[in-house]
Amino acid sequence: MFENKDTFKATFLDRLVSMHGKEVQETTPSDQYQTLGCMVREFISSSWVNTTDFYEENESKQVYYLSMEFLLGKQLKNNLLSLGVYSICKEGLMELGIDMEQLEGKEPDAGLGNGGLGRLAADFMDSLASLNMPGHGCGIRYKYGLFEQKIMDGYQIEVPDYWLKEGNVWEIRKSDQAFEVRFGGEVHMREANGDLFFEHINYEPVIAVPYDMPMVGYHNETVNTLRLWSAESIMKDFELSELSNHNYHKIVEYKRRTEEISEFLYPDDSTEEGRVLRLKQQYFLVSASLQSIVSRYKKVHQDLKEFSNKIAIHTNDTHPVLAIPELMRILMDEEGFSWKDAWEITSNTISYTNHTILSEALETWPIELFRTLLPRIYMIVEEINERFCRDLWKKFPSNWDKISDLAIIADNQIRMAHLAVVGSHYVNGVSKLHSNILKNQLMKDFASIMPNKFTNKTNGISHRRWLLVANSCLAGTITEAIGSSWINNPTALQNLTNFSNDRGFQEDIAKVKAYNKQNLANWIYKDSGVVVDPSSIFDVHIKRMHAYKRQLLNVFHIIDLYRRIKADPNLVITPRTFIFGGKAAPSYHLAKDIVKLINTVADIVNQDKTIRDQIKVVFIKNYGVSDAERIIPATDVSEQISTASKEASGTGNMKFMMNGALTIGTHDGANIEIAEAAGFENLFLFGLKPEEVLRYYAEGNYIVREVYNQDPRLIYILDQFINGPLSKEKADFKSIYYSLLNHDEYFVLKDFSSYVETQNKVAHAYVNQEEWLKKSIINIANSGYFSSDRTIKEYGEEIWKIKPMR
Ligand code: GPQ
Repeated sequence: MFENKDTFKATFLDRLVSMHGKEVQETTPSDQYQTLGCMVREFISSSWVNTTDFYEENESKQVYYLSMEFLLGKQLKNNLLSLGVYSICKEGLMELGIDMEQLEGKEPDAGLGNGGLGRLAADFMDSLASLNMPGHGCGIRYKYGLFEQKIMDGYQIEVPDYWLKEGNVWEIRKSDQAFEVRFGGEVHMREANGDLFFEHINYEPVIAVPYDMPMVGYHNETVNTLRLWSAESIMKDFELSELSNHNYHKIVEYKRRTEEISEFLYPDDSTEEGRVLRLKQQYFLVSASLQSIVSRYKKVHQDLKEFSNKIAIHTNDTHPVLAIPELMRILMDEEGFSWKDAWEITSNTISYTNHTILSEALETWPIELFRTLLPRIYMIVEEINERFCRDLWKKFPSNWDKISDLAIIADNQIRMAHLAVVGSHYVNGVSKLHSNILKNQLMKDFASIMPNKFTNKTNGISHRRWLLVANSCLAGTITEAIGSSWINNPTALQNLTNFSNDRGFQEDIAKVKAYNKQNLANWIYKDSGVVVDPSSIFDVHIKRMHAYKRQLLNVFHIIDLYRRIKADPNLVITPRTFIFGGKAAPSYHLAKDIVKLINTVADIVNQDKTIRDQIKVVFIKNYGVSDAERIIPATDVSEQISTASKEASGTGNMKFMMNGALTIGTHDGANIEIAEAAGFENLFLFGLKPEEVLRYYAEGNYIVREVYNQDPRLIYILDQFINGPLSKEKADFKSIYYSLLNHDEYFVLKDFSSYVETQNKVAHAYVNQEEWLKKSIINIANSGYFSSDRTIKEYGEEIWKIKPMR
């Protein structure tokens, strides 16, 4: 149906009418999207089946990437490009008077993730398929994705994101492959035929129904699977017995309890909330996925002893780490393995990535809650802990402090990161700096007793999605210069280095940027009514709102710049448009205050005619993957200004680099590796070094008042919060004021001076466009390393031991 334009048009029209029961001219862009989506899914179905069969026939080792989040965004354009039929469709539709972009816009963003961790999972799916690697995702099919952010009077308001309202054309429900997941109840020992075994009774059953989504490889006919589980109630003995007791309301309650498990994604990034339901979600994902993996394995292989040679299971942070006790349970209780053999298989199968060192994000569960909800799993965790502590005792006799520091269960809590480290054969961080902090600080004692477990895998991004899909103009310009080999081999972008001084190529790059900026400016005007000048510097800070990401530091610079322009009416600066976007967790008051602050500053600055439009501030509401695809290609300056040591890696930083923006950033996460790759002279690093921050924390000797008293600019800015125009708002910015002056946990004041100085350098550098474009090209040229293809190859070779298949 996609051979050529004519067959495409004929099939499309035919389907459009039969699917929607309307005349062609009456169909809406949404109808058209549904039709094209269904055609694509049908088109890939044979490759999908073939891929699955191929892996089975070859008995290849497969990896399953378990993640509570997959921040997929839209699929249509990515899939059409991967299949090599995008142009046929676009041109065909144009001839039918249908605008492809408008149609693409009708696909809802699958917002099944909070931020970087979820988007990383999505980019990994893309790389696995594009590299012909047998790797699949397992997640939850949340009915509601991350909330929709509305802005009212500058405040964030959260509205449910019912992304499935119109259905999901990409998924296939497979009710015949459902599994039962058990909660609550009791566990007894029983004897049968001379064997002792554990029996789980009086539990509440939940049915996990899989919905499979195709993960399409680039031009290679590989289609892997993302399996998302949905929770349903069970209409068997359980309900019938209640019915016979006339307990109708009990059934309704049971249905509600069950279905809410896959109802919504927790809108929390790096902090935990909603304890019981969240734990239920985690076990639901893990139990369904493992039952499914084991049952598939048994269809192809005889002997579960070989399991870890044929299956790798990766846990994306600690959220799916119950995979360890669950696999133990299946192997022992259902397959009859001894503890020792089950442990050998489990720990050789599972690996774990840590994504943060923020202490509030390291998951722990109260024993009582855990034991009540998951009695058998608790017994297994307790046993793992006991055995581990016994080993520790042998290594550190009588050293109770060390043993309790390392134990999995302590202070009435189960420490999931400890369980993860003990039960995995590899543990990795997500940038060199982060992995070093894990190994030498946060998990130092673990690393000393298991030194070979700890490794680094610097994050990456899909260069296909973030260049080919998001910035087709730049992709085309690159291909014209160096050919298209970079698409399959992103390090070939390096060939652009030869063009960094080429005036003609610089002009081409400048034209692409100008075009993307104009488009973004038009969109901003449509979205928020703010007029921005495409020739100003587009300075962008898009990511979740969090104190450590320091949107506040950026606002401090804006307030200072505004003051300078006001104070000197003749001052001419390089005009700048500050663009922000990001959601705050609904219960994170400080982050929500920062949203209001940005919007308040935006109103003041944008309405002030006296500053002659030299600065503009824009807050993009409801920032998500599709917004990133529009904003990043149009960015000049990428804000990566987290407190050094706090951002595990960052992946936005890589997307901006690949799209030719220059980074203003701290010595944090992957910024350092970006600087090493592009050359420190081609970006703008500033501020405290990670070791300085860590030393301040350890010694407790950062005196914020000293910094404050010595810098009149800071006195002025902070005064705005309580006495200036900012304080006139109904909003209460006092909490920000006090959190900074009392504590300043994230060193906003300390880094302010260095940040402003560096921002001045940025403004200066931008004036010399020739130099700026040269730096921009060098950044693009060196971004190939940050492709998730490189990251996935490293995981495949060093952790999962899986190979490309065809
Ligand atoms: N990250 Cl623990 C999240 O997006 N959510 C989380 O719950 C945790 C981490 C991010 C982290 O903050 C970034 O620095 C990383 O680049 C990203 O994970 C992917 O590793």
